[in-house]
Formats: sequence, structure tokens, C-alpha cells
Amino acid sequence: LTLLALVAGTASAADNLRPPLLLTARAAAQDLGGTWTYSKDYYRTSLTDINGWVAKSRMQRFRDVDVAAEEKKGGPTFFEFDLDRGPTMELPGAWNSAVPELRWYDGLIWFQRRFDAKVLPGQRSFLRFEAVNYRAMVYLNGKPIAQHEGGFTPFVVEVTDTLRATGNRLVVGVDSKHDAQTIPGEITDWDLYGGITRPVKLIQTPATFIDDATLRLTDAGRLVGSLQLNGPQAGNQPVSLRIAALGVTLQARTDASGEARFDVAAPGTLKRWSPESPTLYDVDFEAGGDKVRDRIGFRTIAVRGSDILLNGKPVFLKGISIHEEEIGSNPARRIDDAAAHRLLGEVKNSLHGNYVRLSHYPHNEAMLRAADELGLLVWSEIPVYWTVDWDSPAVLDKARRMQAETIYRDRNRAALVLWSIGNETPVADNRTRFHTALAETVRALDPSRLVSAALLVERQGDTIRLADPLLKELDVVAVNTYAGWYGDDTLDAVAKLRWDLPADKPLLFSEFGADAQAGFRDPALHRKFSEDYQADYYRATLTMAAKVPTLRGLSPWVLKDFRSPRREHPVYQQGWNRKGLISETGQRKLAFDVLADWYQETPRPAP
Ligand code: GCB
Repeated sequence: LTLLALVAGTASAADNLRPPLLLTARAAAQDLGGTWTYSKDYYRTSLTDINGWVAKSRMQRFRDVDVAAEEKKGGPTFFEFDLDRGPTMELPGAWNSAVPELRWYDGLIWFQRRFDAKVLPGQRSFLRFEAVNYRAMVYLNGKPIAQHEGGFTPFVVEVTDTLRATGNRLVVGVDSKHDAQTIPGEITDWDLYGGITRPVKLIQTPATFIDDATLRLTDAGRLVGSLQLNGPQAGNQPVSLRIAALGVTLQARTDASGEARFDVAAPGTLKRWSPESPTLYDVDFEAGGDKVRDRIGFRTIAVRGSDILLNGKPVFLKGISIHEEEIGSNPARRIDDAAAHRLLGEVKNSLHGNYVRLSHYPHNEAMLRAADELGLLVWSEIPVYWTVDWDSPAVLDKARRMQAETIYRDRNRAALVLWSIGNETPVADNRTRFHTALAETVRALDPSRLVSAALLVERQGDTIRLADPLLKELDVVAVNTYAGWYGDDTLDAVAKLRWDLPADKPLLFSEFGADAQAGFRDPALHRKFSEDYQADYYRATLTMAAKVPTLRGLSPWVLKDFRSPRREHPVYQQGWNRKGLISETGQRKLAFDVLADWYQETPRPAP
């Protein structure tokens, strides 16, 4: 029985995890961003009926009803909502930053967008939501069309039969309530940022369309990919792939399920993607009447002993951790191309980095594309953060789905090299089982990238040990270390710490950091929260880091000060985690240059 269960467990690692619709890399027919109206639903009256005496329909924001017209008729009927006359909000963006009353609201709000749609005959229509934090209930013209859980990954719903040419009423109930069953759970160290935080697009396609198309370079030097057709004519169809700049044209045929595969030796003229030369190619996929273009880079990533090999050569990851929060005094987790380039440009151009840790959840697609363009390697993470309900199969299923949605979204991004399956989860059997299942899921869905997790360490005197059974599941070991900030260590003691680590695996310092309030200079005392202390802390930690033989990269915590309800020191924090190397408005602290100089001057990797 045990053996059977094990076999079944492995077989299910990837089964049923492919989202039913992907529509990756499609140009949008219509961007539904802009002015939406909303209605707060503090007591969830749209969804609940107390003892039968609340007439639900009066409260149901998702109904396709013209309230003003109904009121004009007079008579007994009345309503206690009207989204057509509701207050407005610019979306995408988080409500926390838009309305002072909603600054720390964690609950349900209904959003509405009216729109017209030009639909060509024979075309199919889809809505693609890039992210709704945390749960979405979607209604089009009064009809429930989709539900989705997970605040950082996309979902797609077909609306061909529900869409009208004019006066569509799209209503989205957004529930940001976190609890013991959500991922992440209730307590994190960042702002909740509830809302429709990423673009919503109306996409039109032919009846049979390319749902997904992928291409990558293998270690054996081949270009390998696949194309998935969806629709009545998906099976046994001719499809093609073309990379004009390389003179590559490939023909293939879909199988009965609509999938075609490509496999060809990469031409000698192919320039590999790397941080130093982030070459991207336009790759054109075509099938029947449908075409999709993606800009794709080609590189390999592997580990050998304690080395990380990019295109077969050892690489040292000079990075920084980043939250999905734009620069500015009132961020709303609103990342467009410009905001992504501004954040990542700091890393690439000023910090002299080649790597970013996109913590602690899958970031906006714009960040991944900007990393591809700028030449920054990427660590991507799902929000299995601190503690989730390790014993719940439903929670594990959610985590695996989030992981799958991220992988299917981003697998054409050359920049992305590391999948992290969690952050600082306390060692225990049930937690290790949970992570092991996640690691299996990643390997089943994307064997071409490396698996890691940010682990907690154990301290014994001056020695820091890693005694985590999860180690054996990981290609790259990553640890968060805060000696010199949390705890009583002096910075002299930090520089002398020793590490007891596996000799045969690459190590990353996925985090280290110290709070500093921009502009607080304390040259005499170097107290905590001063820029001087933060700079000293970086010097001490970098001195220690340089002595760790297997260290292959760093992503200190964190590029920019970010909003966090945990951080309430009235003078220094005021609701912000101040471990940024730049302030929330982009002001550089002393430690910025300490790290930038180290990245510029330290010859890496060690011979
Ligand atoms: C950590 C967490 C990160 C926190 C950081 C801190 O270890 O991974 O999310 O924000 O420490 O500032 O304490």
C-alpha cells in the first residue's frame, strides 16, 4: 500500500496542474485598466444571508441591474448598492494606497468596469487577469464566470458566449482576507495590497488558437519547444516556428491533443543570453489562422559541485532582494514597464548587479520581461512564507497550483534560473514533506531550472549550521542571516562567524540586512537605524561572506524600503521596513555604495 501510495504521489506531481487556459505572450485586444467603480462589502452581504431575513438580491453587487432605472419605476423593489454610481478607483492598483479608509483593510470589495467590445465574427473572447489579490469572484453581465485563489498568478476565462457588443458589466469581487488556509497566511512582513493589482485584458483569438508556445536551449545545444493548440481544429494540424534573425524555420504537426513539439540543433550563429549580453530573439509561432510572437533568450543553467554554471561557465550572483512595490511615497504595487525598468535599472546600472531575488511571491510579468531585457538573472518564489497549514492537502494543492501557474507563465524567460519553494519555514516533518512535494512538482513541470528555498540556520557559538533535511531536495542552498541586526552580536563578532555547510552545493545568502532611516547619520555612535550602522553591518557581513568557500551569490535584504504593518518604530519605521539600500522615494543610503563597490571590485567567482 505504501509503495502504491508513493508511486501515485510521484505520478500526480505534475498531473492536472496545467491551467486550462494560458494565453501567454498574446497582444491584448483591449486593456481594461483605467477607471473602475467599487463598493465596499465589509459584512459580505453580497455573499451571505443571515437567517434568511436579509433579502440577498438587494445587496448582491454582482447583479446585472440598472439600479437607477429600477428606482425610477417606483414600487416596492429597492437596492442597497449601485456600482454604476459608486466611487471610482484607477486600476490596476491596490486599494490600500488609493483610499485612506482602506489603508489596512483586509476583506471584500466589489469592482465594476463597463465596456464595449468589438468582436469579429467567428472569434473567441477571453478575459485574462494577471493578478487579483487574494481571491477573485468574476461576473460578466450578471453571470458567474470564474473564481481564482492566489494573489500573484494569472488566470484566464473564456467569455465568447457572455460578451455583448456594448454595455458589458464586468464585476469582480476581490477578497483579500488571509487566514490559516491561505498562502501566504495572515502574518507576513509586507503590505497586504488588496485589489486588482495587475492588468486585466480582453483577448480575442480565432476559433482554434495557440494557447501556449515555448522554446528553450538544452544542455545538449538543442532548441526544444512545444506549441499547444486549443479549439475544434487543434488535432493533427501543421504548425510552424520561425526565428527570422537566425534563419530558423521549423514545421511540425500537432498530435490528437493539439500539442506539437520542436527539436532542432541550435544554429552556430545563436548568441546566448547572459547578463553581459542579454540577447533576445523574436520567435514567431504560427498555426492555422493564429500567430503568436514571443521575445526569447537562450541560455543554459546547471550546478556542478558547488558551482552554478551559466552557459557552462561558473557565475557568481551579485544581487539584491526586491518586493513588488514601485518607488514613491505612496506605492500601490503598480508595476508597469517603466516602474520595472526603474527598479531593476538600479540593480543593473548602479549596484553593478547581475541578479535579483524577486521575493516573496511571483512578481508582475513586467519585472520578468525587464530582467530579460536588462540582463539580470532571476530567483522567483511562491509565497510559502514562514508558516502555512503544512498538514492540509488542500493547502498543498494551492501551493502546487501557484507554482504551476508561475511556471507556465514564465518558462520562456531566460532571466529566470531559480525556483524557490519557500522562505524561512521552520524545520519539522510535516513542513519538510510539504516542501518535498513542491520540489517534485517543480522538477516535473520544469526540469530545466534550479530549485532552491531560503532556509533558516542554527547557531552554535561562533558556528552557523544548516541541519535541514530539505537540503537534499535542493540544487542550490540558500540561507537568510541577520547576525549583527537581530540578536546581540557585535559587528566584530559577525565578521568572525564560521559556517558549517555542505561542501558540494552552491550557497546563496538569500538575505541579510539592517534597518536604516535615510538621512539619519550618526558618525559618533553608529547606532542601529542609522545609515552608518547599516553601512558597517554590510562591511562586516561581506567580510564574513568572502570567507565562505561555497558562496556563489548574494541577494541582501532589500533594494528599497517597503511598507510593512509589522514595523512601527515611531521615529525610524512608521510602517515601513527600513532595510532598503534606497528609501521609498529612491534616496540612496551609505550601504548602497558599500555593496556596489564590493560587486564592482570583488573578483568573482574565486578561481
Ligand atoms: C526575513 C524575511 C523578510 C523580512 C526580513 C526582515 O527574514 O524573509 O521577509 O522582511 O527578514 O526585515 O526581518
